[in-house]
Amino acid sequence: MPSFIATQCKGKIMSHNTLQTVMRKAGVGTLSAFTMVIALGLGFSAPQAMAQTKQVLRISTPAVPDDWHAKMLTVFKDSLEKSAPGEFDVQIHLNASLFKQGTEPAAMARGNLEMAIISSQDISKIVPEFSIFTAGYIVRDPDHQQKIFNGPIGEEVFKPVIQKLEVTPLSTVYLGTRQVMLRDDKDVKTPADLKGVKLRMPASKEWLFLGEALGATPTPLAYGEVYLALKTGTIDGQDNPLPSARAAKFFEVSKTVVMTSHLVDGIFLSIASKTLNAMTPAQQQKVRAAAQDAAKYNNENRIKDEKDVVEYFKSQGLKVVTPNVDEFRKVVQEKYLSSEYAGIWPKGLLERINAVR
Ligand code: KDO
Repeated sequence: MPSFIATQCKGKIMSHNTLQTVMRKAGVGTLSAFTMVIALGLGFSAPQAMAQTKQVLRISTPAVPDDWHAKMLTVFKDSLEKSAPGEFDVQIHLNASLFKQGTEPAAMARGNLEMAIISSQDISKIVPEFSIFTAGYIVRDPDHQQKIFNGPIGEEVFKPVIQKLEVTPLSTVYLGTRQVMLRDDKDVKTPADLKGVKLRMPASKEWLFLGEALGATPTPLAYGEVYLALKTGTIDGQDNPLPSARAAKFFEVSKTVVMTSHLVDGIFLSIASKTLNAMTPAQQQKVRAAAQDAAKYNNENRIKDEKDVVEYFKSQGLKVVTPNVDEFRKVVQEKYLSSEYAGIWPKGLLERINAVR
């Protein structure tokens, strides 16, 4: 294909229409072909020109390398390389080394980043009604989550995300069910037992509200700082899915796991809409398929991991407490329903979410 364009274009000054015809025959997107022609005009060889036309997809995430949503990015990269050999250059940036946690959607909208794994809390900053998915005890389990986001509700709630955030969610990734972990040995049965506990939450108002609803004193902190804060006692605990707590080694600096199961957490492998729209329809389809492959890999492995991680933590000397989950659910739900959040959720959406089976 590049040699086809090379023969057609090299040394010629072409009209826009002629150029488009050549590109169409070659099946190349406008931007890539344009870059290629410029490159050839400047005297680069065809392989050099081709290297320059690879669509770079930088993915930024705070995930640590051992976590499933970090590993799934390699699945994404490999899957895309298989379906579209040589067309994409996927670059994976873990540990928030490229963009700080929570700043990725704005970076994508501004054209500074191509891809990220974004949360419902990130989305809620711009699309407030999305906060329904940040509330405790709404999504029942991973299967419920996948059915919500891969069905008509997902289609509906992602529309304003694409319009207002200028970011397109490609697949729904099960991050796991969040539990509370404490650095001390403590018996927690109800939210009242978390009174005064400095519980680290990610830094956004939706997260802090969840910490408060659980009965704790929420303390905002970036993911990368949690380990040290637990170790030094700056915080008393944190909440995360247990596979993530294993991958980030939080268990090494914790003594108690409280199985509150308060948030069935979903994150979204997403792409800047501008980047997606600049691709050919075939490329878009391949990117979407690769994102589905990645989510499938993460979801299957994480669900398996959640089954045995409790035993692992016990073997590491942690105490695992089963609290009164019904009491937690009641207190947390009441807190949300009497808050400003419930007022902005679209009418009937909660009932529709509950009805998804
Ligand atoms: C966290 O900071 O606790 C959190 O679990 C929040 C998620 O939305 C997500 O950002 C996650 O961190 C990171 O991907 C690291 O696992």
